[in-house]
Amino acid sequence: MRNSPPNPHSTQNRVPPVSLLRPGIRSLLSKGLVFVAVLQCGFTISAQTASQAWLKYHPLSKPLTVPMRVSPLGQSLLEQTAAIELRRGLLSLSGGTPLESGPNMIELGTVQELRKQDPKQALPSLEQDEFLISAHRGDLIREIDIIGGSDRAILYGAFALLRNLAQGNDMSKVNLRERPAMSIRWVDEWDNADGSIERGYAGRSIFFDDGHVREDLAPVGEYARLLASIGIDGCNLNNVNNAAVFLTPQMLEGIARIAETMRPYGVRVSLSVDIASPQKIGGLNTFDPLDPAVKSWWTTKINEIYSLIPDFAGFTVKADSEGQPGPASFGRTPADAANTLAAALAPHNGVVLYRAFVYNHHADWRDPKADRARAAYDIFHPLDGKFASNVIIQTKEGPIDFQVREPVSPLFGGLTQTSQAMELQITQEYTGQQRHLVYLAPMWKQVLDFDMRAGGASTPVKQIISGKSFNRKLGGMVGVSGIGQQAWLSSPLALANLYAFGRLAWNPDLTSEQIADEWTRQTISNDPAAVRTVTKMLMQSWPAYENYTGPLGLQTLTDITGSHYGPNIESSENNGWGQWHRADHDGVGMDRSVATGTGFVGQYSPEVAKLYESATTTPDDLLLFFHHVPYTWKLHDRKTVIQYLYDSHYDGAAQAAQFVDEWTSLKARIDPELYNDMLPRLQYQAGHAIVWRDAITQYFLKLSGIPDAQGRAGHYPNRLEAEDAHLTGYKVIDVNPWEDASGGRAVNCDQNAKQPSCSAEWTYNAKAGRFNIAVQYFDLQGGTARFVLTINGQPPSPDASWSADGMFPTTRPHADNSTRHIVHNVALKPGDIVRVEGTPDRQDPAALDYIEILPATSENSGHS
Ligand code: GCV
Repeated sequence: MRNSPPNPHSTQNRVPPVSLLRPGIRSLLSKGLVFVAVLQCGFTISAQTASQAWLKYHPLSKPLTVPMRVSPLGQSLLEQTAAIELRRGLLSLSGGTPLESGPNMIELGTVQELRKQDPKQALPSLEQDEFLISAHRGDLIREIDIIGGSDRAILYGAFALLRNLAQGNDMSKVNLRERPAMSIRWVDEWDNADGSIERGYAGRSIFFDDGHVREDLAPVGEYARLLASIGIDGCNLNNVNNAAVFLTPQMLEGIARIAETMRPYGVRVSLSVDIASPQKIGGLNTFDPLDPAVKSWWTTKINEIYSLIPDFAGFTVKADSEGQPGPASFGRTPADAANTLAAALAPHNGVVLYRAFVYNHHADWRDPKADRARAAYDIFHPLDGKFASNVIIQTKEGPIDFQVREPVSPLFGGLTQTSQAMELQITQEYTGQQRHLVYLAPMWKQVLDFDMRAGGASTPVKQIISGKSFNRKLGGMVGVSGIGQQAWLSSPLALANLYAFGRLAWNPDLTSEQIADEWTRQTISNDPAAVRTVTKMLMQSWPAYENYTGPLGLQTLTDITGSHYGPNIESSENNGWGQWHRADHDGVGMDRSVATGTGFVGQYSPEVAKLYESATTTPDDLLLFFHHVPYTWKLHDRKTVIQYLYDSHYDGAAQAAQFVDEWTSLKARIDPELYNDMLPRLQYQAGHAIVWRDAITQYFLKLSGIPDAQGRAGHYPNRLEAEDAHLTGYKVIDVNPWEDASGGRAVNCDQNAKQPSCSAEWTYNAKAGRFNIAVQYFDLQGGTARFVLTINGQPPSPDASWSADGMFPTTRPHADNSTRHIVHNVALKPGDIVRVEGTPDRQDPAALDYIEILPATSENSGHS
């Protein structure tokens, strides 16, 4: 397939964010007076709405089980928002039933407001973000109370009620009391001032453009709704790289507008800061964090920020990492830098999230003791206890960098006197960049539930970051979100990751299945078959991706010095980045044991270290992260490592094909727009999983010299290679890396030649029948090549001509942009001439890899 452009968006429920309403309308809305009118006349400001995600509120098939009249006791902004959200949601869920007047109602209020209303009432004492929803039924009146520990908690309660109703749950007897497990529940955006987004795969920034804050902040308000609906309370707006420009006075005024837009949803903004700002934008000749002039610069700057944004949440810092300046330039520690910022933020209740992602990216790959995985613990563990109380150390979930599987970072167990947050990626940098379906909640859950056994006691990561294990007030989860203007995360199913992030930060004890189930019900349908199928697809997606990209703890075998997308196995080696897997002719994996390796294992508590120190006790799925073993090493089920590498890649690709079939089974059950948006994405994934499968199995076949016991790797009996075809205009090229193309070679249409197009021809000489013909080609950036497949000069069907108009990384043919187009159900007999004609366009040379003759299937089957 060609990656589809973003869908036209549904117009359902387009109501402007509360922050963009004029105060007069806002107050009428909060009283419920003009809500129907607003819904009916559309009032559309933003084309990008929260209803593209899970806030759809599809009308329910049954009558609502709660009163429709919403009565807030207070007038605060957040309480008004809660009332508006409830009215909007109830109206939509009920299918437009007019709002009631009578005595039945949903009453909203903080504990204080309720106490004021009725001093005799017995009320619970609730924490800041805690809510209680309870139903009361008298002879004449039905009432549901949403009581909050604060007005923000009322908003969380309102969303919780709506979430349950949208799933079809009976709330007539509700008694629900919840509070978030963690105090820090933030998303980090890596948006740049020019509007691009580092590692973002959904278009441009909703916040910035051309060096400024965007005029149109309506999508920001919608984003804040989405965030609040899952309990997220902070949004760090800008990239941790190159952050200095965000502290200029002009930029801060714009940031204040963003803060104002998010404020009605209780989402506070924060900024990534460049530790060299005092020098870069402040005119000082140093940024030494202990220099009095530097300290005073930060104090003045922070005061300026709070004068514009009184509820500013704080700073995120990336320093001494990947080229970013840091305290090391002055012989200072991360604690020195963090504490300087923390001291200036403390009077305003601001916090510093200091990232533990600090490592040397010029490490010596020839040194068997060098190990990037060690860096965070080596640097930060000795500083435990030296950080100010409003500093939180933000640590990536694994010790490397968001790979498809890593062990849990040992640092979580190594900071017992410091507040901690876990950073994870919602944007799928190393996990398929939203072109592949990968539901990440099961991966995050494994980390959250992992028991670090710090001090020999039960200390699961979720307890550590929620502050419980080591008795810290602060702590939590930070998700790098990567949302953009294209339907938030571009792929509709990728939004399950944003949803799951918020739900887990609120309650890390939820299971991934529960979250998938509730997301599907709200987003797609309450139809049992749809819920079952989508939940199953989501749950299978991470294991499938791991199987075809990097099993056994090999990490994602992707192009680590380039796009981080397609396979490029050797790109991890022979450079200083330290994502080494040490594959050679005899074996594979990195020895991180204490006895013979880098000693990384020794950073875990003794009980955990004992598990990982020996290859025989290390779980198979992390074996090659911790140990270098021969290809013939037997896993726990006695299968050899090399055979597992072959099998898992074939299984993973088969699973990706299965997703297409599972999705097509839902055709009659789900919204056609969603169905049609997702189908080509899954078809593309099925094809790209084959590219991954073949690259890695061919590579390890060659390197190990050990054949696949099932004879699949390196043998493609149904394939006709482009380089073996009769070529007109096309020239044979070597693809780099070689494993990215079948047989290492492909053909390019020579753009200097006189003919406008090139062709490759094969004579079919197997048995007659009907077949699918898969054409594997390279869809490069910078042009839209065209292709036509003919049999004896005639296109066999309308789908035999297509454009290479996808949006894939890079401008040279390799696995990042290798994709397939399938022409279905083609009649072939011996002697037929199968021809592919490619017409290049600008930078796209219509490069071809091979064609494959496969059994005919229906058009939308994944198994082709
Ligand atoms: C923001 C990885 C990513 C970088 C990112 C960095 C980080 O290296 O590839 O894009 O930079 O992590 O987390 O700081």
